[in-house]
Amino acid sequence: MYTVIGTPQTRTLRVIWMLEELGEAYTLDKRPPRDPAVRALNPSGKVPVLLDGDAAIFDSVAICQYLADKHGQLTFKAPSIERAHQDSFTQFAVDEFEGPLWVAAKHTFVLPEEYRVADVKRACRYDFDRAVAVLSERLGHNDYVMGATFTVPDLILGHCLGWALVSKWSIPDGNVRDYLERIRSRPAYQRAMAVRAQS
Ligand SMILES: N[C@@H](CCC(=O)N[C@@H](CS)C(=O)NCC(=O)O)C(=O)O
Repeated sequence: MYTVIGTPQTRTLRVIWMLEELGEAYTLDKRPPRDPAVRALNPSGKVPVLLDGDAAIFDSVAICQYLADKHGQLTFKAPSIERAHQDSFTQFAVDEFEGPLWVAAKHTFVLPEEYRVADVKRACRYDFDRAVAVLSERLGHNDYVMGATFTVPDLILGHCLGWALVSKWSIPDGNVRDYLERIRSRPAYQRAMAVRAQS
């Protein structure tokens, strides 16, 4: 039994979704970022944190990849060329999608007001649109980035693309939009969203 610490409105949703994909049991401890109990486990105070026995693991991508490796699902095995390509997509998701989204969020509501620079958000949107164009090319006609198999980077990209829509960053009709709808039709994603709706 795992314990997931964090509120589902945050990147904690990724871990909930991954555990739903794997069919693994978990309890959810809905603590906000910077809660003293979170800080005791993760010096940055950031969520999510996963408890697996005595171990506390933080950073959502590391947690999702750890769970995929541990349960032998939603991932290609390392070392392999397939795993190298999969990890490349994961890095692409973090750099090119999460980066602009998180910087824009920081300059909207996270940073103290005196540090917020409104124009940064325009540059973030520019970067995001370029990333969507690159994803479109890399995805081609595949269902998922690694082909027919849903893997960790699809979960991260699906989360980021949903985050973009919430931020009112549109995604044009085409293969990326279809990819997002395919990801969102997954029963595990819908169960994770139901958990979020209850919070
Ligand atoms: N790389 C981390 C980032 C986690 C993160 O920044 N979480 C946000 C909520 S989505 C947070 O806790 N923010 C609090 C803060 O920035 O102090 C991950 O993917 O888990």
